[in-house]
Amino acid sequence: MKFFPGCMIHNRYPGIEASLYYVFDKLGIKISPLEGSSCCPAPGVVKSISEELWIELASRNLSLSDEDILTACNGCFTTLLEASSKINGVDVRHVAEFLYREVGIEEIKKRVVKKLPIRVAVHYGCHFFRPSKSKGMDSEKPIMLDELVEAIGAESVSYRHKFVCCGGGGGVRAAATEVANDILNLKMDAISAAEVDAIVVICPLCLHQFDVGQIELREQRGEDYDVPAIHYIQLLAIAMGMDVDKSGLVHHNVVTAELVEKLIQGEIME
Ligand code: 9S8
Ligand code: 9S8
Ligand code: COM
Repeated sequence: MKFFPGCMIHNRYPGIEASLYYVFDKLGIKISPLEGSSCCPAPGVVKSISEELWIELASRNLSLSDEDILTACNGCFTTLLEASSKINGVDVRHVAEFLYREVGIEEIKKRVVKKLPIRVAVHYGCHFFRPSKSKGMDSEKPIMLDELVEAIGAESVSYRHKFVCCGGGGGVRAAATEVANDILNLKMDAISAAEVDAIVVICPLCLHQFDVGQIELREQRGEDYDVPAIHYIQLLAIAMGMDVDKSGLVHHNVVTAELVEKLIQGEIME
């Protein structure tokens, strides 16, 4: 498979890519970078402005690969999957559904060398399971991410507004930051009430929204949210033996010593 990075991973959260290669190497599944790719382009932004430009850029990206394409971003997943269905292209997989469907929960449990008994709030993000028809997923009650976090020993805590957008997508964070932060405020109120150690996402843009937005809510609105956000693949890599340092978590904007300590300690498997 070819790994399609999109814009956010290389530029903001390279720990996601390092974790992805670590996990796939341990699983014995070969992945290599998709050389020469550009922005997918972002479905909620470019497609809303020019569908023609959107499909042209997406088709170019797809044409660079004759293997299946793997992404770790919800937005890239939507664009590349939709474009490939129109131009009869290669198969496009999101790492979360790939792990769930192709590797399987039981196999993941076997590969865990250190259980991570933390409480987490999972956030699927809009573009992972919507539209449910093309994604082949239950958009009313998705379970994949909950089961994936439980496979590594974490507890997925239910919270209000779990399926609400993070507020960052569709260019909202860039074009209307106040609106993006209003939505985030709503989610963070519910997440704080759930008393979790971390927010687990499967999209770098959601990660960015939780990670940078919380700082803005602190500075601009006096909120005291302090819940680190982490991509599932970073947590899985740590559970499979990667050093917490190498996962990139310590470079996120919101990070707590408690979480880092819990991830370092974990529960070593026999
Ligand atoms: S590329 Fe450019 S802006 Fe982004 S990260 Fe995911 S969606 Fe596709
Ligand atoms: S949620 Fe609503 S549009 Fe999205 S997928 Fe990622 S960013 Fe957060
Ligand atoms: C969100 C992608 S993951 S976009 O901003 O809606 O295009």
